[in-house]
Amino acid sequence: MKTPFRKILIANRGEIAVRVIRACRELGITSVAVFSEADREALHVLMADEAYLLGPPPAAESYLAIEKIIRTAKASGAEAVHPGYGFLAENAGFAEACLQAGLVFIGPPPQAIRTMGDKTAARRAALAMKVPTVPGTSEPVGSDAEAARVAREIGYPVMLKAAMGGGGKGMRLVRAEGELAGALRMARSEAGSAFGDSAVYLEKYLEEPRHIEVQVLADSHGTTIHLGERECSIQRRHQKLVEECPSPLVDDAMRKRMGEAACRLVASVGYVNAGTVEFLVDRQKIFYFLEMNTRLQVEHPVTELVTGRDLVKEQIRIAAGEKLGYGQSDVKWTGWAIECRIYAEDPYRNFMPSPGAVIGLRTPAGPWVRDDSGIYEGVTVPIYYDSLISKLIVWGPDRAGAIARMARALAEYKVVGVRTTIPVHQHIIVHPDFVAGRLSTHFLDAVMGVERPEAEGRHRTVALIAAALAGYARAGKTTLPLASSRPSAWKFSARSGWSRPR
Ligand code: MV4
Repeated sequence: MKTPFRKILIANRGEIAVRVIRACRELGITSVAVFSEADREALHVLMADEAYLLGPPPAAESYLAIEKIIRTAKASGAEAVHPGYGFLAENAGFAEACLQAGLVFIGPPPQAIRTMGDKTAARRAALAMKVPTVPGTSEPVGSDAEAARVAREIGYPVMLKAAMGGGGKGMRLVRAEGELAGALRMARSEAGSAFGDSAVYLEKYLEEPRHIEVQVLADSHGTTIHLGERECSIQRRHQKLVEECPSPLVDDAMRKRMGEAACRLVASVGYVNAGTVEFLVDRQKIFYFLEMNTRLQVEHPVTELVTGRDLVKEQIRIAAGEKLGYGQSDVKWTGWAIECRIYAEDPYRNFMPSPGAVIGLRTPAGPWVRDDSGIYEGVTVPIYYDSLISKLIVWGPDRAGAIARMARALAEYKVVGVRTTIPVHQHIIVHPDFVAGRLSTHFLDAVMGVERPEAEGRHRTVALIAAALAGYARAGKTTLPLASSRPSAWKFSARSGWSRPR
């Protein structure tokens, strides 16, 4: 096969850098990793064909250092840059700097990033294309009096959102007119310090919406298609935990309408490459455009497993100017996929980050199980970056099959040394509301309040260890026996997927 590029630099770290390296290797493209001083031993550094140090651990001096990254790309002889997600992926200035340096940016044109980055401009684009949007303003709000007038018009409760924000940052719920002036002041000040732009806009607040997003692909020859939706309603503080494809709510007719709306919108802003159009869906199954993400998303694998399309390879091919080579009618959806995001966080301590050395690791495998991981046994998870360490993705012939497979795979997953969100996923995946597809953005609050899935097992483990230590003390031994012929005990702790033979 003809390779679109000979060498690509990946301006990212962790599991997504590994994901892009894998696509490069399959395409016969040399991969170039970059890393910070905290990532010398990181998996993406070990896996890439070449790796270059950027600088100290803080992202501002490494993964966000535009000049350093461009200089490294040029020096390495890379022809293109893949930004992954996060860091510089939606930075129009970075995309522009790549182009100016003669590098292909594997993502949309800077102008499309810019338009969608301004949420009010994105709303105007949607309105112009008759894509349903949440009722609200499509320009930043002016005076307090004007805001009060608009809010009264659309009806309380309303939400204030930062025009340059997104992903839930800088949002404020306003339940009544009395709260509006204060909320406006707070929202403006927050937006100003977080995004360097204090512009805010107003939307009608939808109660318990579902978050459903549409994957689009657009080539540079005028073909724009969609690959269907992902359901992303299970989130905690705007951090997604579980995603699936398709959505249990969406039927063929709704998929077609949402998909066509998404394609209309992205084509109208000159969008090229992979992108995601986010919708909120209310109880009447009415969908409203929310915002667009102009990058590859964390949860892209569920779409890959159901459509059979490799989104990273498509991104690379599109960036190289190739034609998509197929149309909407060639896209088929088969079966069901679910992703659980494994974070190095302690769900028993309010999801506090849990960095540190991974001293034990056993990853699930077997039929239709995919583990997109950024770690390995022995590595240290640094404190400086996002705590996502891996994504566990399974496919099944239907939703029930995918759920059963995910439960099986989660039970096989062992991580020792850092706390993870695995027990939360084990709880979610068997919850009656999840199994029934009764999802909303409030799902997790409801579930987390109820009980702590692993506490009992952990207490039993602690009790066993205490009893063993007491036994050794009684027997007059001062140390535990060293290497025994039995495998180490961590493999056999609490969960049912991997237990000591009886
Ligand atoms: C909303 C909303 C209700 N009404 N907008 C949060 C993430 C950001 N992308 C938009 N978000 C929301 N916007 C209106 N007009 C509720 C949320 C929201 C939410 C959305 C998707 C998934 C989880 C969420 C959790 C809380 C709030």
